[in-house]
Amino acid sequence: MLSQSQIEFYNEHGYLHIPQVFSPAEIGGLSDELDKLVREWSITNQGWTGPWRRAYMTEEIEAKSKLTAMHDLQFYSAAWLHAVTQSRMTEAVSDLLGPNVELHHSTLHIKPPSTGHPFPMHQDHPFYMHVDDRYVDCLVHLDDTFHENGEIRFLDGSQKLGALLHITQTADGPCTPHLPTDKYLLAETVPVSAKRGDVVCFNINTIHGSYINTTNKARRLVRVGYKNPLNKQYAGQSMGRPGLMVCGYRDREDGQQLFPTE
Ligand SMILES: O=C(O)CCC(=O)C(=O)O
Repeated sequence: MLSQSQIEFYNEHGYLHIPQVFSPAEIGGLSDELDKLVREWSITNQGWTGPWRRAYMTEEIEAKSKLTAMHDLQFYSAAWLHAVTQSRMTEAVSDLLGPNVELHHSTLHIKPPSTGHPFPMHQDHPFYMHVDDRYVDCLVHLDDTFHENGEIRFLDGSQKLGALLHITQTADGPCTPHLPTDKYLLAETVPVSAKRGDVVCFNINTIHGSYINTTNKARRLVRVGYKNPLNKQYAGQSMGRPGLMVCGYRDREDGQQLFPTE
């Protein structure tokens, strides 16, 4: 699915934009199904917490800024199950990770119109910690993205820094993991605008973030995480649950037990 130069680009820069992974008909079907999931299952709240909010937003905007989210769409929708397990996206991920690929999670992020939530600079590692970086996150684009609605942005080559320590605590208690706002700047990142049906993938250690959605339309992305099944998780989201094999085979390690059935 991917060319050698696309694979080299991913390895060098830590991200890759893959156009039209989903055809207009496929993304249209997924978009309709997503709208139903949003109406019936998603949660809208203030979104990610922490002192970064006041570095990214004025007091007035911060009070209004919201995020709509839900996890693991494949548990609720067969169309999304199909998309995350048997699509050109899984073929592309296999080109990056090797023949054996396990689905780890999917997460919907919608930036609502006008003040939809920016994302502070962060790696995804602190959200679902794995022992190495054989882990690819894919952003399925349900809408075209551009500066005004907060396209995804990457710190070029930052996956090479490995997993970094993030801010997870404030004087008031725990907050969502993020990097110091004075040291890691959105202004220094590469914007990756994409079209509906495109996938933008990145390494679990690539630093990324995005600006607020200032348009009058929602910006919808679904992040799907895939890993080499031998890359063990030790903390965070979806810890301890087995994932579906979407390509290849789960090689057995010495002494590895079967998954529990209770
Ligand atoms: O939706 C975005 O703009 C960024 C989302 C993000 O940072 C993430 O999914 O890790």
